[in-house]
Amino acid sequence: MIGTLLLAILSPSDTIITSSHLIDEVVVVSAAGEGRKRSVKGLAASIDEHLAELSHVDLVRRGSYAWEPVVNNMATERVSTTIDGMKIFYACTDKMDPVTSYVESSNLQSILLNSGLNGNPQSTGNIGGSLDLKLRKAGFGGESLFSSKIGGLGGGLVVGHETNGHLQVYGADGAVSLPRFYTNAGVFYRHADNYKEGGGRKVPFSQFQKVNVYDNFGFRLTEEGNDVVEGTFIYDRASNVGYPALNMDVAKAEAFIASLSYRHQFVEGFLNAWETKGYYNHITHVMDDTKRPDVEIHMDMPGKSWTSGLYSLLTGTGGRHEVQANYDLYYNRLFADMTMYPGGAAPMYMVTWPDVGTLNTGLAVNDRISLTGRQTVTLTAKWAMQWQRLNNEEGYHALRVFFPGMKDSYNQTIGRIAATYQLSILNSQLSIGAGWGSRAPTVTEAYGYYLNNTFDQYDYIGNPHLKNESAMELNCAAKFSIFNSQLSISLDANAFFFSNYIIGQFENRLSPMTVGAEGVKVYGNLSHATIVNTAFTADWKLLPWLTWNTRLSYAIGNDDVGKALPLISPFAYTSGINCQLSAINCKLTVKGNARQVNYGKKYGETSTPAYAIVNLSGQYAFHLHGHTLTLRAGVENLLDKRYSTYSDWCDIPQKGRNFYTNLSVSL
Ligand SMILES: [Cu+2]
Repeated sequence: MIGTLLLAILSPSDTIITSSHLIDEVVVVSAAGEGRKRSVKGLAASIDEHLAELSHVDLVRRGSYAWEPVVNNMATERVSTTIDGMKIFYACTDKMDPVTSYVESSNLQSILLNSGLNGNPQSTGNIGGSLDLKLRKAGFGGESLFSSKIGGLGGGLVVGHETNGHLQVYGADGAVSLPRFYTNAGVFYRHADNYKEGGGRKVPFSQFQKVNVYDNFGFRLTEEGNDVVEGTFIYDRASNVGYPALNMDVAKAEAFIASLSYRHQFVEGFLNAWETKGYYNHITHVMDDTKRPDVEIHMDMPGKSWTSGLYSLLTGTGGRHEVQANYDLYYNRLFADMTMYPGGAAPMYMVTWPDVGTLNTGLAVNDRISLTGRQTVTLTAKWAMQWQRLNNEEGYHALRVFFPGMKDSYNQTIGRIAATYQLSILNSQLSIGAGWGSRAPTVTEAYGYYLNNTFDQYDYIGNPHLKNESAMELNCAAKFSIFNSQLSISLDANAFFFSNYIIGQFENRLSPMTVGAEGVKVYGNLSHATIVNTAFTADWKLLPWLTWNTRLSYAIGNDDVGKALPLISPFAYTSGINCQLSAINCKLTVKGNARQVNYGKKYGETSTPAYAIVNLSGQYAFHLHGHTLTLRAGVENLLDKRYSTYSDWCDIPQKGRNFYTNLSVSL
């Protein structure tokens, strides 16, 4: 991990990374780099489709847009998501807008996943893992990422279409790369109508539309190039987004993301680089139920999130050590309210997120120590302090009715520490690791007010008296290469032993506010809980042009009395055959889940039946007038099976048969 970030800092063109941990992963989005995972749809794939390539990641789907990443069977609350190290917090009380929904493929170099508590230096509260979305930067002249470049200029186009839901994708980007200046900018547009489930029935309210505009730039302050200023700007706007699994849709989800950083590279001595970045982002979220039929009480539910922060990262290499030290600070504000319009009667107003201001500051240190050529030890630690204040009087007083002793400000101390030992012998690698970490309750968990959850049909109330949740993690992984490295097999497992696990608990004394809700739950701490993840992967090079790969995974999650936790993956498998014949690549994949046996019945979850689907994809790259063109085509769910996975919210069905084609051109 440390080697990783160092590389990224030393040369902005080389964010393709050798992760030092067996269980950490990178999915590569842009054209540069080899040997890493990537989506068969190339640049036309959504961020969600890129995320789906990562082994420890599942996605909670509430519609066909903005899926919520789940790492090691833990969702947003226990996962840190950053964009180039920037903290961003979603603005929807129903989790309609995970941070990953605000970046587009052509602006992304790679997604870096750190499994478990061994997080990247900017991550906080990452018990399950951390995702960092690395933006694609053109780099200075001579080190450009763009595959084709004429006189310092480069660019690309992507056009795609999918039959199911008539999804259209259009993207264009351009880059200027000079010895002392670079910039790359792009615009991306996606539009989809309602999709059809297997069997051909339409899924109403599954449409979406999205525009994304971005620019990255950098300039060298000196001739030698040791002082660099870089900046990023992203504007993203999704509109008319349907959420078939929820009662509401989105009229508008809008994000402004900006950063400016200064980097100094040291020429000699222990220190390599020192980077300081300041950033700001603002998210506006407007929900809409006006298009839904049979709505008894119309509601307006807007949400707002803004964050400003900075981090300062110092890296050094000396002797056996590769060290990173990071200081970070951010201030986030979250506000959401709701107005209900019961026919004829006066509107009812309530504050659902009471304008919570969170100031968080932390210090992280990572050290990767090469004991011998074959053994490395990685140590990571972070300590952070957090102050929270409820700025909205009305929201504070409403919550105080349930918690008479509550205050309008709280503070927490959180931290994590992890160690990994890795041994490489002959053609195998082994690693074992352990860690401990804690997280503060989220704003929803601590201060949310009557937030309806369609998953179990309960209204949720936050609990300001929650204790921090903590977990101890143990992990191990082994990778063997046999038959002259033709076959590689890997096994990995991790276990999280929680204390004060936070989850909604029944509160029979309160009655729900939402029409049709089953009752009320208040967030509480369970004394303990356990989540265990295991996986087996095999890659076999059967012939020089033919490879076969398989992945099996199994997980369990139990609460304090041994009952199953909700949203834990059943036994899952993927198996694929890949042929590479000169410029043509094709792939046949079978993917499925066994029936969900251990489901969180106690928490309102129902069992999901088994399913299996077949996907086919092909890719052909060719040259025309000096440009590289890549044509991709395929079919998903070839047999048009009607199915949903355990992580499809309220069991909304997945897409039926879907033919896709896309063409990308690098200019
Ligand atoms: Cu929302």
